[in-house]
Amino acid sequence: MKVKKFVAPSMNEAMKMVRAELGRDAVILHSKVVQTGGFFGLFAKKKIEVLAGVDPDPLPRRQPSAAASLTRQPSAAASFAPLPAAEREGDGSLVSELEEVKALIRQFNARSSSLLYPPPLAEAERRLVRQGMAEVYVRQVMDRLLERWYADKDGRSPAAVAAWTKEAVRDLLSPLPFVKTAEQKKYTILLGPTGVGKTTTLAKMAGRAVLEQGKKVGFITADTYRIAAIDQLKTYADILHAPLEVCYNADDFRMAKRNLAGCDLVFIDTAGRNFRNPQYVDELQQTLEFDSETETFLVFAATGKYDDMKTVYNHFSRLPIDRLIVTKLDETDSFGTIVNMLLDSRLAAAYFTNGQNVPDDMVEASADRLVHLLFGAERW
Ligand SMILES: Nc1nc2c(ncn2[C@@H]2O[C@H](COP(=O)(O)OP(=O)(O)OP(=O)(O)O)[C@@H](O)[C@H]2O)c(=O)[nH]1
Ligand SMILES: [Mg+2]
Repeated sequence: MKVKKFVAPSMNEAMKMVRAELGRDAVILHSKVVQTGGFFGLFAKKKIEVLAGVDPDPLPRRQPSAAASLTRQPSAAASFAPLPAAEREGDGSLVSELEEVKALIRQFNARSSSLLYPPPLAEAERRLVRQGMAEVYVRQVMDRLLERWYADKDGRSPAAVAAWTKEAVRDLLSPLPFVKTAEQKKYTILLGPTGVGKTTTLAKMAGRAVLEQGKKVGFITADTYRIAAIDQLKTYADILHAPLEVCYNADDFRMAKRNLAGCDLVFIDTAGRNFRNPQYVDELQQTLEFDSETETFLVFAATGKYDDMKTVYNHFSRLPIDRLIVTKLDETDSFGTIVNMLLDSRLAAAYFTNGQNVPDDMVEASADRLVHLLFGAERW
């Protein structure tokens, strides 16, 4: 790597000098404010010192071989594989240089904007940020992109970076257990803040169980907070010819379960409250039973604010939440918050809902679906 120091009165001018001398592929390795001139520390002028580098052709061209090109390996897992052993041994300095450049860029980016990445990577970062992905996850994706950018000189192009970005996000999501193999539990509880679509989603789930699986379903509502809440669920229960039990406390809840013993599946609705107040979570814990026959879903709307969701999730994490459900995907174009919530909670999402129609507007969630939501419709 060719590395050079530039000193200029402003960052803007320093960047111009870097571009003129090292070209558009140059990366900024480090920058700092320096004092120049003056007498005995007085009248010194502030300037910007920038250390920039450009990679003339770091990977020696080799004959194609199994280890020759990282992009030519087809699988997503292989695409971010470390440099092949032969290459490490043959040119250990290249690996450490790459690590050094990454560390410097990370360090610099912690204090500055993304203008330092080569243009296609900067575009990828902009898109991740625009989607609302948290900085910590953006950094993880960018680290992988950077690694690939330096490892695969021949494969660099905006289209390739778009594909790498999708792969990197999918890889981040891959540890989450989206595919559920266990049998459906008898009791389904939906929890979550006010108005996120708990009752509507519960009706969608119950409707599908009846229409697609021919199950006999029943409902319990623990939402006695709003007068209209019971009527809302009763309307759905009537359409499905399903019994509905109302419970005000733990005794009612046990009784309701006994009354619905003959149902295959029981869907339990709860009141949306301001769960930034942990007291409401305690109330739920006292009223409901979270046993091995129960699957508990935390519902949040894709339109919500990430910080608020985090607070709510932290309070709910005292309860045994199994999976998440994300609603109102049709009301936003930003899906990064979903990625953040899944990765923070280490929980998979069971469903995404995308409209008010019961039971149609709901799809099973998957990592691929989420990646498609984030980038699928866009052209890079
Ligand atoms: N656009 C859109 N609207 C939805 C979706 N899911 C639910 N809604 C609407 O959101 C509003 C609130 O839905 P509810 O199911 O009553 O929400 P809730 O969480 O039960 O509300 P509370 O019980 O009051 O906390 C209703 O107008 C629903 O039709 C969705 O996926 N997309
Ligand atoms: Mg409700």
